[in-house]
Amino acid sequence: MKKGVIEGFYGIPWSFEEKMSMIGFLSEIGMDQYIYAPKDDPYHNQKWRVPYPAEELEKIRASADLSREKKLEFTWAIHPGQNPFDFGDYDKEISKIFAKYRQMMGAGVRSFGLCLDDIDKNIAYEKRFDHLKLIRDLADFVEKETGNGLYFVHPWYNDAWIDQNGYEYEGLLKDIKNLKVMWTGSQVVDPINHKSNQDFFKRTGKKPYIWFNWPVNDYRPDKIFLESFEFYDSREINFDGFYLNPMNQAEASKIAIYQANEYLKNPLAYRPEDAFRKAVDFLEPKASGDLIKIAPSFYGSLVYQRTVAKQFTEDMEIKKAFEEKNKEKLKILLEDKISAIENYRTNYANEDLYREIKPFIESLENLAKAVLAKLDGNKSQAQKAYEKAKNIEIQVLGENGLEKIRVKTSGILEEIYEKN
Ligand code: 14T
Repeated sequence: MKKGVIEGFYGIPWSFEEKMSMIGFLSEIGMDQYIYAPKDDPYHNQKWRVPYPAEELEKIRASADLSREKKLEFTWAIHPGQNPFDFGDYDKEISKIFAKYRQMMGAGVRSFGLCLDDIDKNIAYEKRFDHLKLIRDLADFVEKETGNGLYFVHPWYNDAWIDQNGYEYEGLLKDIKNLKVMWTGSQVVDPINHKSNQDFFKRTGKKPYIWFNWPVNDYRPDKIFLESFEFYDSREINFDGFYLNPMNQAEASKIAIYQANEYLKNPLAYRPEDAFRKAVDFLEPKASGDLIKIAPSFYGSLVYQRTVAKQFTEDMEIKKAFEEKNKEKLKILLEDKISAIENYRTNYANEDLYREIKPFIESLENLAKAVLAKLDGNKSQAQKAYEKAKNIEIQVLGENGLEKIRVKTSGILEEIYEKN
């Protein structure tokens, strides 16, 4: 089974340094693939027909070189769907993709993908035989040039979206031997779903390559997810590939990636609490205890929400103390949270991680202080801290370019603040 990361989210793509660091990390923990598919790299998506300019090409070359050195498969994917491929001009259009793949081969890339996700399904169905030809031609091209199969995402990439039309389209892919079909599960954002993968196998005769939409936060860019990985309903691996789609925050995503890898290495022996501790120790050895205390305030991904049986939930101890109306305990836990933040801030070693989570923990610290002040009946102080917590911004890529949004942290602390 292949495993790694798919840089496949919307929003600001990872910087070159972040990509290189991720490749090193994946290899260090024993993962073996990096799929390059950032939605907002214009040369992957809107400008798929246009070759990379020299400067960008050199970055791809360096990523492919490092991947090779680190024994990672580096897969470059194209998304000719949002600025749609014109099937009326097939030869000219496909030659643009060939040229792009060739440019990538010139930079040392040996593995390729074709993403047709998030496009109009009615048009895709109408043009299904054209799509089929395109997929075959690209898969054959890639096989001839590299010996590898083509990674492919079709427009109905999960159970919630696939209908009769989608099944028919998917059925057309059955006989294509050199195709590796990706799948997200029973929904776009979903825990690992054993039955969904099994059904996929029954339909297509192939095991899926899982595009795992966790810890991706492009649909909630005001939050980060530092969750404990326990998002599976079976410990049997019935897929041929597993790729996490991470957050815009590359370093913070490594906590999730590390844990999922622990699970994939040995699902039967996997214990979420151990994996989480190991992940944090690995990434932030100087302040791991503090970070472990801070993390439960950063829960809330859709994968987390959709996991039915789970042991770890958002600020669960705080929630319990609140529900039990144990005010003393609640205060101790809040003070503990605040000192963990203070200690982390003085002791951290991982600069990148600190930079990424700084606005979030700053907001959290103020929120915790606001709740504490309120519990002490100190209304105006509470309000002041709350205002501070609410006014911390980060930069994201919005519909009209870069914009600032306010960060969000613990929903439990918000609730306690409001109900007091
Ligand atoms: F290709 C896929 F498997 C996939 O998941 N595509 C996108 C992905 O790039 C994105 O990061 C992810 C999480 O937001 O979800 C998919 O994008 C969507 C999902 C939707 F439900 C875009 C629009 C949607 F309505």
